[in-house]
Amino acid sequence: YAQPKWWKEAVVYQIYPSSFQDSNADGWGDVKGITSRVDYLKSLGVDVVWLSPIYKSPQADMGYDISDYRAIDPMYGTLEDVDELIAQLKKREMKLMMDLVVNHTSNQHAWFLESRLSKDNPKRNWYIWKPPKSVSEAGVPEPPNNWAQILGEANSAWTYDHETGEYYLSLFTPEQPDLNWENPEVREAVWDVMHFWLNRGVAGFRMDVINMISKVLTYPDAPATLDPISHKYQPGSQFFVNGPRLHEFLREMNRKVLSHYDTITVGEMPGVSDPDEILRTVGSQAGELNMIFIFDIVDIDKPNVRMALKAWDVKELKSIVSRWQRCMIERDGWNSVFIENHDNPRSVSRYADDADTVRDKGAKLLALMLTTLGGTLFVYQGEEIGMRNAPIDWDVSTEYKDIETQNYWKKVQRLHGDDQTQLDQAKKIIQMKARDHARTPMQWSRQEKAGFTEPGVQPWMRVMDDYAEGINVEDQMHVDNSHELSTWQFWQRAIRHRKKHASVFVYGDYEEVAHEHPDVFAYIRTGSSPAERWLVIMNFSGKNVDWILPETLGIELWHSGNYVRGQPDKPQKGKIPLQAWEGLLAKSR
Ligand code: TEU
Repeated sequence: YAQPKWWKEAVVYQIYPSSFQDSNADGWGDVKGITSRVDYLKSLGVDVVWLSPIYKSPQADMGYDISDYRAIDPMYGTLEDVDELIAQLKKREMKLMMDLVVNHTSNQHAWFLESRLSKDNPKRNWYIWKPPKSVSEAGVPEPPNNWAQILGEANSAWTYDHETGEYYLSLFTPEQPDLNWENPEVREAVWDVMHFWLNRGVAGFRMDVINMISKVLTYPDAPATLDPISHKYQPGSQFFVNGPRLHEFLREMNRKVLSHYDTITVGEMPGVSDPDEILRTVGSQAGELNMIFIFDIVDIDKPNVRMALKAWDVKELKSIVSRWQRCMIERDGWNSVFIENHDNPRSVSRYADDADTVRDKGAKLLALMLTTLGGTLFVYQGEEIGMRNAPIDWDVSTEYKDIETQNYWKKVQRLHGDDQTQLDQAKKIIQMKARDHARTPMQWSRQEKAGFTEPGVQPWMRVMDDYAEGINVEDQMHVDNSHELSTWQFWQRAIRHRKKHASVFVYGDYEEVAHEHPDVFAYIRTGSSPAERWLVIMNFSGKNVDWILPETLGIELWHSGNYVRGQPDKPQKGKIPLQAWEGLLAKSR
């Protein structure tokens, strides 16, 4: 069994600061607002709070474009506010985790402003500058290679700068120039930033696209994986995802910074799913990071580009979950357990059904799954009340705010502006996939604007109308639960149960049952003693299903489920009838 550590048992709660709680009635969430909710977080069972970026930023990509790593953006508050937040968390035995965004900075960061001044500026080599590949007869400079920008694949990943007639690499948007990690000065500067925050009392970092910091230095053209007629630029990920020096850089980070503190670290690593490669980072002896985010589950409906749809089925979901559960147990690595974050649609809309009649069942089903899987659990704000995607009638141009959505919508309008079928299809994709769905303001109460901001104040992003229909914290915390728990109450109870039986649910063994079933996902979790054996049965469909309990298993006690409170009335062997989206937890023999 894995060695126990506090960060393995921790429940991490991700806050998207602009949308969590506005304390000064300007329509934007802020640090003081977060501090006002620490008791709430404690009551849910949270141990660590992770904040998406609150540093000084022009907000081209909602703070993932940082112009000063040591200052808080005035719209979020001050450094003193963060000190106070840390103190209030600490009082309640909770910790703060910051987002470390160091693959790139803002193009307004002082380092970049200097870097672009001249080719011989001392900071020139802090970023990745290249001359144009060629200049056409008409005088148009061509980018150094054909890589596509990530948050808008119609554009080049390189941005031309007239100042010196060269291109800089900007994988995400032109406002986010990539740092040159080959330069030791850059690495030292990053280590300094990390020491700054750790010395201030921060417990660790979620590291933004940390697997993109090492690039293949020849910068070759990417092969055409998208239709070359419509795509001048192509995804270049194979040349910067888990690049040649990644592990060297992460070990240096560990040696020079992390090993001097007792930290929690999670690397965001899109685009990697090779176990050997992942274990180089998260293996218990790897000396790099505690864990990473593996994107297989959230990419289950992604074909080759993000803003597109792909059909998937429950068996695929089961395979992905089982593969990573088993891999980390057998090979002494560590999982992160999550299905939501600020870059993904709402889980109940995606993996279950957000229709009024079954939404709360689906949300609880997902809570049951997450709280019974091995690894460190991450909950995203609003997930605990089953918040769902914005409806199809929201106006894309004005009510969706994300730069990725807007880039995509502009592209579609440019290419297919007069084709209603194409526009409708794009709208459908946006309604299912846009990052905006996770970013609507948190729904605290029935009060107008859902208690996110003062009534009468215009929030930065539209509040979902369904806050008035029971999808809010206050109603769900206080609902009469003598018959059935609300989604929030279910989460609270499930987290408590997970912690009480951490040796089973956090650290224990995992075994899938009846993999062949097309709708039902079932597994057994066991602790170190044979008495600790739990069975999870989940119907991932909207139909009634009979599930046959394998003869090798016996039910000792029906512990809980998402339909009624207490012991569900189910047979002890043979056929187990499951209702739509029903989930059950049983003590097993
Ligand atoms: O995201 C990295 C990233 O690659 C995602 O946008 C990815 O395409 C998507 O999640 C796949 O499902 C991080 C941040 O989380 C995101 O908000 C930033 O926009 C991005 O880095 C740039 O900093």
